Amino acid sequence: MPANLPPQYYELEREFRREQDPVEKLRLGQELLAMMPKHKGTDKLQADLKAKISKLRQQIEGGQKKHGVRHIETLDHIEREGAAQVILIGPPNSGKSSLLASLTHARPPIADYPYTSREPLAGMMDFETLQIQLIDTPPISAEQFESHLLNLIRSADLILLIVDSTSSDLKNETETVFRLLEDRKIRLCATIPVPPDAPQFTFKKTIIVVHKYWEENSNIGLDLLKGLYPVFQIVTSSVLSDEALNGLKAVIFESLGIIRVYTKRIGQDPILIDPIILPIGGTVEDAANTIHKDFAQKLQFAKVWGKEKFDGQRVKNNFALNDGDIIEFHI
Ligand SMILES: Nc1nc2c(ncn2[C@@H]2O[C@H](COP(=O)(O)OP(=O)(O)O)[C@@H](O)[C@H]2O)c(=O)[nH]1
Ligand SMILES: [Mg+2]
Repeated sequence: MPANLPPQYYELEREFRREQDPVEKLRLGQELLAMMPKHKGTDKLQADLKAKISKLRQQIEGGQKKHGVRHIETLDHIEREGAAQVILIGPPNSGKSSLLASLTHARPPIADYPYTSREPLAGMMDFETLQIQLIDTPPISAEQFESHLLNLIRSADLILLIVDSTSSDLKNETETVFRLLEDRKIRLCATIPVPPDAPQFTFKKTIIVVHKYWEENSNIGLDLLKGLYPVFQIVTSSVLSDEALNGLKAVIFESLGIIRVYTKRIGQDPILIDPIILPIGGTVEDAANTIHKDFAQKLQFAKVWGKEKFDGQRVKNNFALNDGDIIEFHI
């Protein structure tokens, strides 16, 4: 089975091989692992890389004991939890931390002066039957750019660019975020081009969130951004409106390109919590693989209850599932 690695992988791998500093090498290794698609074709690659990472860790820890000085930088990596990892970025004071506080149980510092958030902070957002991890970050501006942001952005599944629709400097603030990331070889885009038209870049799917909407003059900000970024999905939000927050949650889910599949045991009712998460187009076999590789190998067929199939219709292993389908495995 081919590994089907994204082009950025090869770039990063070259960097990984060249890197001499063990701490930096460890960071690159972790980034490679996060970027590697997880399927049978990459099993061996994953195992090799994990072995290298663990060796580097030992090397660093050994060195620390001896010298007692070196710290592993962890600001640039947040352990992935839930169905997906979504990062909130943007200019100072745009409302990133307020959104994290409104959408999750996390309690980031919020203030009406810029540069309140210095470190990334994660929280879990409930959306119907699943949870999505949101990461609040320090601002991006000409005055401040935390380099740990780069890795966080590269490993996230989706970028929310939060901008303040009431800001008098909206155009410049927004363009600065795009430009500073471009300078660092990260391109925010509406959809990821296939194949990527600039192989040295990491392309990240981005939604523009026009925040503090419903304040005076915020529609001027909205129109301005629609004019500047016509191909991007632009969504309005405000922490003062539950409707807007729920709308934003739905947009986040839809943009992730994932589906939820619920399992049921033969002769029992389905369990409509804790779904299996698959990319759109994921098959019965993919669903079985998330349980265990052996399980997928032994699978004879499945029955599906859902949108496209009649209740309990028997399907083959390559049947593409839909969001909300219920599956019963027969082995
Ligand atoms: N009117 C309005 N103010 C907001 C909204 N969200 C955040 N703010 C205010 O904007 C300021 C900056 O918010 P904060 O979340 O700290 O921004 P950050 O720097 O992007 O993390 C604070 O005074 C917030 O109370 C909103 O939806 N509407
Ligand atoms: Mg903040």
